[in-house]
Amino acid sequence: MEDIRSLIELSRSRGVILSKFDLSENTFVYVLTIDRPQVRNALDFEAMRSLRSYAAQIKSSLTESCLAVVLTGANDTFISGGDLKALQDQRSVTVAQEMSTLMRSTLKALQDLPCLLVCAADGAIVGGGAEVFIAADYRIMSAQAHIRFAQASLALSTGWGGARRLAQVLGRSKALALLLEGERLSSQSSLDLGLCHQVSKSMNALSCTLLWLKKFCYTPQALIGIKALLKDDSFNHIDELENEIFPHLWAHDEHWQAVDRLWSHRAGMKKTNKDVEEIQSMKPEFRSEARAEDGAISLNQAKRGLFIVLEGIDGAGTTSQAERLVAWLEEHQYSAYMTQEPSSGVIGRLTRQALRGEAIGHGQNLLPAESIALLFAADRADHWYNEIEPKLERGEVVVCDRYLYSSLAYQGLELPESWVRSLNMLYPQPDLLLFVEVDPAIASQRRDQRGLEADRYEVDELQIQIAKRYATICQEYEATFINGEQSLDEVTQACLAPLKSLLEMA
Ligand code: ATM
Repeated sequence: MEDIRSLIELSRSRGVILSKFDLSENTFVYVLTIDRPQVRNALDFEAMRSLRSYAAQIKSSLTESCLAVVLTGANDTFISGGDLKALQDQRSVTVAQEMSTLMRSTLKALQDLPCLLVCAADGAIVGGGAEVFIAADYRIMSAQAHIRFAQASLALSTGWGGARRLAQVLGRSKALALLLEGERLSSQSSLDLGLCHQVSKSMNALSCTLLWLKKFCYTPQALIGIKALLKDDSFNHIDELENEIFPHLWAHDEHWQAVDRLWSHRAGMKKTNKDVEEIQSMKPEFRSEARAEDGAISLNQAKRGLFIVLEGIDGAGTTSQAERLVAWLEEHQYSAYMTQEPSSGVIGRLTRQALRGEAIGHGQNLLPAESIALLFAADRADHWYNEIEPKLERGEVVVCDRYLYSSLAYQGLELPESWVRSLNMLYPQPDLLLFVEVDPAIASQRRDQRGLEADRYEVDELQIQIAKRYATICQEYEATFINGEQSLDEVTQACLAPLKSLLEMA
């Protein structure tokens, strides 16, 4: 969220504040805030005159670095029209003409600035406030804001140029209805009608506006050019203007810098989208190099240790083998670390509870498969960033009992596999993937001997399907297949063989 405390107040006069906000080193916006809390930001003559003189001041000091003037209201209100209390003794035609002329010329002066005029509204936008709002080139409302052309309910028409502008935005017929009926429109209805351009749901309208304007800090010329093209309501000269403005923008440095940014962004994106396939299809020793030169997958950039993963259906013995590998590594003076997924972190613990049916969803129902898949993926992020990667950076050998291939095998059974893959596409591939293969019937016997409570997936039928999926997935990811039906020692030796080669290479 843009910190509106970094607004620099330049001056204030009679309920109107002029501030400046730096969007970047070279660009800024002016912010005009109506601050008359006692009357919900209604405007009396003095406030109107202040607004007029600020508009003149901005015009005289304007440079190309100013991208916009933002008009907003303090106290969670935009502007609730003219200040009827202050104006109640001013009943003559002459006074009304003076007020109308003053506000028309103020709004015209602001609209005529080469920079964008933006209105950012929280709360009520009423009567004359709605006429101010509709005068802006771009209009942002917060979710709780609402707008009402309430003039007819006070036996008035618009007086600040609102009817014309409303008709230009909505068309004559809709404008007529809105002005006659004075309907109160929510921010969403305003958006649907085109009365506002954006509704901010998570921050106030000014923060949202400043954030939006930041987008243009590298392309101020384009913003000013586009405003100039569409400034004339009759569009009489739009083609001549385009003929003038477009070649100027084309030749400007700003355009070519934007082109450079686009190319470098595309290059980065390409790697992001293709990265998993490309990098996964590489041999392990090339993967770290590819990552190192690739800004997109930064996860594994700093990797120095080795990342070993064991996978297999439940009862394959991956946990025992992971422990044995770590023991062997430690015996041989390697700094080794054993870990597993679901991890021992907060999301990992919740995931295990969900698998056992202990973490229950709404209405006392079991969590759906999607939630489980997301829990595994969320746990993996925490596990990778906070546990695995720091160890690898310290040069340790991390042995992980289950990793993303479990998600592909288990969650891919219940859910579209492409979705599960996409959830896991950013996690780095290990240096060595060991798939401990056992017949599901043997694994089932081992599970029975273990006598532990079965989780969601420990059903023989499912394990058979998961075993098949594992075989395909592990082939795709060039795992080393280990015959898990041998004795414990034999399986360990089979796992150690590729690990030893890897250590030698490293
Ligand atoms: P362990 O049995 O390794 O503790 O793992 C718990 C379960 O989590 C295991 N279930 N069985 N049967 C496999 C399952 N699991 C997934 O379904 N997806 C995953 O991504 C991971 C890491 C584990």
